[in-house]
Amino acid sequence: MGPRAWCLFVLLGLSVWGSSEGLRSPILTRRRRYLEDKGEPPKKCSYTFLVPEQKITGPICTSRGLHTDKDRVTRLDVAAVRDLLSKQRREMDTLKLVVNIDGNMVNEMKLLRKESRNMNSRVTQLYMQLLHEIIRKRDNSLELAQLEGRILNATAESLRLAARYRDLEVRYAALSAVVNSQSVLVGALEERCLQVYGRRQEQSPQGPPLVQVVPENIPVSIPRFTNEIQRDHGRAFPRDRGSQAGPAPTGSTLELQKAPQGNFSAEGPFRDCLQAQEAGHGTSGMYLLKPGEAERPMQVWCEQGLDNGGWTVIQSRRDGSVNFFRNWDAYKNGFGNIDGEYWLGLLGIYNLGKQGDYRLLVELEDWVGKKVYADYSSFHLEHENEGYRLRLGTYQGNAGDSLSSHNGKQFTTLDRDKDAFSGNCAHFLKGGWWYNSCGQANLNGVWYTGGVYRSKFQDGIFWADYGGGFYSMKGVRMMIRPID
Ligand SMILES: [Ca+2]
Repeated sequence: MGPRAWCLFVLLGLSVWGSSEGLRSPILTRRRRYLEDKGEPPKKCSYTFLVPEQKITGPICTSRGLHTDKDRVTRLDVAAVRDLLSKQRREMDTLKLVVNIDGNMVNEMKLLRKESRNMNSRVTQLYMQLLHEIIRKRDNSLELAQLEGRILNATAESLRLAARYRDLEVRYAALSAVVNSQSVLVGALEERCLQVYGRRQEQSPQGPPLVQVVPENIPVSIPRFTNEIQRDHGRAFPRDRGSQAGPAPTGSTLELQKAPQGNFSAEGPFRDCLQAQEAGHGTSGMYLLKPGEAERPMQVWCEQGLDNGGWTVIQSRRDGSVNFFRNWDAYKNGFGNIDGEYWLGLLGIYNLGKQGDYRLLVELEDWVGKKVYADYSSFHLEHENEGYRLRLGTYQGNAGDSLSSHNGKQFTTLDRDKDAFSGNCAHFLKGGWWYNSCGQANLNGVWYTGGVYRSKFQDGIFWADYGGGFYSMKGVRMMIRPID
């Protein structure tokens, strides 16, 4: 209960008390005045006490002898008192109503205070938000300033680039002028080249037709396109394909070769490797042979371990260490290293064949180490006057028959064209062989690494029925033996 409520309560008490005083005194006053008006002396009879706010239910206490008549309470007095009481009750009700209204006002005040507190907190919150917004805007303004700085830098850079671009444009224009003048010159030169080239084309034939054989047994190897050629091509290897002047026979002819230690038999000479084998030399190696019509002995490699042995190796390729692009004399007399790559020589092969009936075995090795064979039932060469014409028997084996198409052909080198082609097959296939036009085999061609090779002409060591014209063998051996 607030101080205001207490005040109201006290006021109410005083009012009640005052009313009771006022209640008693006007009654007595009026009674005394009534008796005085009648001229009667006041009688001392009795007093009647009325307790306000209390209904008179019992008998009214009277006292005789002590009070006068004018102090006696009449019914009118009671009614007057009752009216007064009811009036006071109404006033009290009014006061209560006022108090209630005031209480409502207090509650409203409390609510207003609470609302005010809420409003305060809300205002504080808004203030904080405003502060935050201000700070953020300040930061934004800083960022904006930085951005403006960057834009300025970028603008300056773009201006510099534009200046450089203009400079480059000027240079480009100058270069374009130079290129245009050069183009005119190049055009004139091209025209002259075409005129010269056209005349050459009319004079020189086209290259030979390519081998079109697509063999069933393609060597299993990873195709490697390489143009790596024989390692010693720098030695006596004509740089110009169209050169008519072939290299002279080198000093590595068979007569001049020193015999290495080990696989060399000092005995002999034998007529062929079969005779050496029959003489007790069962190991493969270098032997000295002297065929019947030969003027001088010659070194040769005897293969005694393959197919009962007795094989005289007349050609060997294995590592590209020897250049096979040679002239007639070299192919006639032979070249290379007996324990490596070599060509025995047309003369020596002819002399061997003159001794009797020989068969030919061609051994081919591809780049995954697989070996295949082509066996011809007979083999010999005709005299040099016939260009060492090739004479072959029937084929058997697993390499395919790529040599029979060369049967009956003379031997062609870069300086002696005996082939059936309009040009010189030795020029295009870079070897010496019994070329036809130009043929299905080129075992004296260029030793390419990896098998499949790229070249304008099919100049690798190919055997058309095994790998086609653009697969160069890793190893080749041609060997002969007397027919059993
Ligand atoms: Ca020709």
